[in-house]
Amino acid sequence: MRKITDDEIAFFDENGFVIVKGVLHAEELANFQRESQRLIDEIQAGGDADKWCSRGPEGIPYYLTYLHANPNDFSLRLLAHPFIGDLLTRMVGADFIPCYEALVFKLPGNGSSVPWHRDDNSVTGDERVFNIDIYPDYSTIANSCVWAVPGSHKWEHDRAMEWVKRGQADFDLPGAVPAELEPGDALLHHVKVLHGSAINHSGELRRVVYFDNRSLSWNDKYRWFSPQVLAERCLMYQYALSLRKANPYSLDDETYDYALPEGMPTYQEGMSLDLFCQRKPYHA
Ligand SMILES: O=C(O)CCC(=O)C(=O)O
Ligand SMILES: [Fe+2]
Repeated sequence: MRKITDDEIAFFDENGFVIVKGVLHAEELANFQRESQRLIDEIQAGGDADKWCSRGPEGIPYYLTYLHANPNDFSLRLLAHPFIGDLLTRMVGADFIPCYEALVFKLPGNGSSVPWHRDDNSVTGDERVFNIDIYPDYSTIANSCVWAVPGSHKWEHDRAMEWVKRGQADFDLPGAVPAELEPGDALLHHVKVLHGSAINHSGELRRVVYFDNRSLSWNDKYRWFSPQVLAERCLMYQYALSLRKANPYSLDDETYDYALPEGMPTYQEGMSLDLFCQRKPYHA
């Protein structure tokens, strides 16, 4: 199965994002499309998933948080894709922990905008703190793809915030580039790279699953989440790997072997897990 290349990692380090083509095989892609559509239908019908779905600036639903806890047959197996385990080991370190996830969708006709922002202003160092964004649809300028300002992950906070303000007045920021992707591609974006997207006026749906990842050592430094959350998230990742192993797609040709970081609990078959694993702050 596809792995990120060293050249792609170098591009990411320079620009704060990188597009990686052709990550998902057709069978996984079809299941992702089917299941994410079912969740969107559930949200639009006011069903259970709607409770976890935020509205954007125009009041339109677009952000389903705690995706794994909204019953579905694709998101945990997607997290267990060997592409993800491999790149996190190489780019974050062996003590990586997948920390949260969301399904973002731009409905056809009038899909939510996402104003220019950085995902996380708490990161003051130059660690590779990033999201892995997996696309089941074409993402184009026409259906309001994500735009990013190359290199802005290295900017000082004040300069970045000035550009966020500027982007509120006029979405077209100088030097911004569109991240156009095809179904089955992935985008990696640094949590400090400036990015955003416009309202979707096209007739096409555009979806993405976002996986945010941290590490035990970074969490000790930045104190984002209580250590218990990291332990629970680590169990959830092991559960995801076991699910994909037990229930592979027929086109899978490998599984990912996670080396359990020191001090983390081992997942045992049949353990009951809280799939929300809510992100309690460090001192809670
Ligand atoms: O998919 C998009 O248009 C951007 C979403 C995003 O950046 C976010 O939710 O933080
Ligand atoms: Fe974002």
